[in-house]
Amino acid sequence: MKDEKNIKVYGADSIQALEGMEHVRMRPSMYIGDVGVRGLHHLVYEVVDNSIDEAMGGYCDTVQVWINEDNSITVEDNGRGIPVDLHKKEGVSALEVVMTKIGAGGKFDKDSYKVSGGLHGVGVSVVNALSENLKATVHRDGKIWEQEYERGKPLYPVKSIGETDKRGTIVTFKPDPQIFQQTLNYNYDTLSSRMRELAFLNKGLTISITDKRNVEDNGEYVSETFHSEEGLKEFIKFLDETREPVIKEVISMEGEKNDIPVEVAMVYNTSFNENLHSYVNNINTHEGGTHLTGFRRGLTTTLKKYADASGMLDKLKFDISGDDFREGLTAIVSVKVAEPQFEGQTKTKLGNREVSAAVSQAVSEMLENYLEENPNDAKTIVQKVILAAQARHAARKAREMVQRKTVMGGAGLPGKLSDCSEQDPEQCEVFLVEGDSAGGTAKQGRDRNFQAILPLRGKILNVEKAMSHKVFENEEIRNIFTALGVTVGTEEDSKALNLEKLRYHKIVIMCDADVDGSHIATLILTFFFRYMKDLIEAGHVYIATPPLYLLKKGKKLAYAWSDEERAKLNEEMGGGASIQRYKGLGEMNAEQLWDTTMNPEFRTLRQVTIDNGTEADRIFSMLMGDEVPPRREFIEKNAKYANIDA
Ligand code: 0RA
Repeated sequence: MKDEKNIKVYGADSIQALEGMEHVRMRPSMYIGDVGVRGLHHLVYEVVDNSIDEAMGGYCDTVQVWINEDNSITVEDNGRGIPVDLHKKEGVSALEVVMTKIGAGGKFDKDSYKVSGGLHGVGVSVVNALSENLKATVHRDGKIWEQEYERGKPLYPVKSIGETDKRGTIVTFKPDPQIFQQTLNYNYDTLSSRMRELAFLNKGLTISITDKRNVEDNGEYVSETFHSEEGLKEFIKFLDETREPVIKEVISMEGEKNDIPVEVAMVYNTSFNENLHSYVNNINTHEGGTHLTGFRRGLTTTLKKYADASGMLDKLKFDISGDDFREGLTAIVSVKVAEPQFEGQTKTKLGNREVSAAVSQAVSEMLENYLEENPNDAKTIVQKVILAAQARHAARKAREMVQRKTVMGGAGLPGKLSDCSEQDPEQCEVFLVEGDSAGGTAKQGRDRNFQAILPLRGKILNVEKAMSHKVFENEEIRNIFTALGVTVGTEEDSKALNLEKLRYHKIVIMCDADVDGSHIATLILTFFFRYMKDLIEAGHVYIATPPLYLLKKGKKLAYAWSDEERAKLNEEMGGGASIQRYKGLGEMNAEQLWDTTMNPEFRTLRQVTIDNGTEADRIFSMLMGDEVPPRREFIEKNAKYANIDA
């Protein structure tokens, strides 16, 4: 073997272990995706996954997570406890092997790892390698065992530190600042929504999360406990909290098909959106895959068969397409696959062929039963499908108009677009700017080589409340499609995007830094989320951050993005600076806008990401949908984070 690291004294296996751990530290992104915010949170999921495996094996029912004051994390379960006895092959405690050997995870007990999220995960040893320090405590067979590590290296052999009548595993780790240079700060909401999701996906399990950095008004730590007796059925109700169902019950099934555990739940609501979420081994498969294909097929064939037999389609002059069966549908598919193959750009597309038929059969059986037992709901669903087909025909006409213009290229670009001269999309940026006047300033201020400007008039259509033909007929929205050059719609999926022709790799939403501006930004984002999600997922969508204040003293100018910054800058300028509060982009001149918001050297762009697809969906439907009370509640809860207008 190559001996770059001069490790000659160890046995072959420990060399492997050491190399494994060092490799993780050298190439952390290969194991956890990235070393930014996402990777940091991934560490928690990795440890929690191990406890969930234990729960899925039936050995544990409670997982507790703490964010400690120092941003370290503790995860505790009441499972069997990681074994501590001597691992014959390695010559050390099994606990040490689990914690220090990459890929050692389920070596002992294949069965309990058969169908688990941890199977897909990289194992707790990766978390250990990337932690400044980690402590594993095991309660097992009446004793408490412990071992601590620094950057993955044991500080002492596993030792017994006392007696206990409990069982379980406790892991506390502190992410290594050498690795996570961007941030070490855990976001409570990010972790808590993942824990909620896990509770829905693993019914019967209790998961709690406590933030020891923050106390509530009553003096207790910020904390939530999640537990779901009905699993996906409750998940659907949670997702559709702000939508109005059109059928009596959530349709659901749980079972095994060809040895593949399948769970499905679905409901129809009055909205026009299709809202499908899919999971494999508790992991959200954003890009779908064979389980989703199976779901779609099962749904379409069963409903079509029923609709045909009902005679309701007899007078219909249109054909019915797959899409029509999914308008206003919220559904979750969750499967457990022993050896999942993940494909696609973000490795979140299930490739295993055999899963498709399993899910399709499961869905067909579930639906056949439901339709038979609930003839009124069945009729409602078929009527909804017919309406969707009619609307789709109207939409197709509108969409073809957009398409024709887009395909024509340059000649068909919207008149309001001020394009850039650069041709390479990777270098190009387009700013979507609220209002013609700010658009004008941006046009003067930009670098026309690579920056294009598309002004949008006032409030764009709220797509959350509009049928899709209205969306495609809307002029502002058509301008966005044509300017970006993307085409939309395939036979199988009317909202599938073709990104090959995307003309700009950075799409920047630039709105006023006030309440109206953020409303408009939210409307535009809602549109992107519902109609161009692929663009967000590919990392092309950004939000510009114009400053809130201009400070002037003599010849000195400074900009501030927050009240604190304003105070600090004023002090630095010796106090007494004149302060202008920007009410909108329109108050800035072209040079100021360039300096603060558009110049790549100085600006801050916030990249829009989807942390948690199901949560994002819920928030958009709540913010933009019909029901007022949940929206008010959300705004009140989050008001302290918002900048209230002066
Ligand atoms: C392998 C074997 C056994 C337990 C575990 C792994 C285990 C791992 C983790 C990680 C976090 N919590 C955990 N709980 C258990 C048990 C084998 C046996 O007792 O027979």
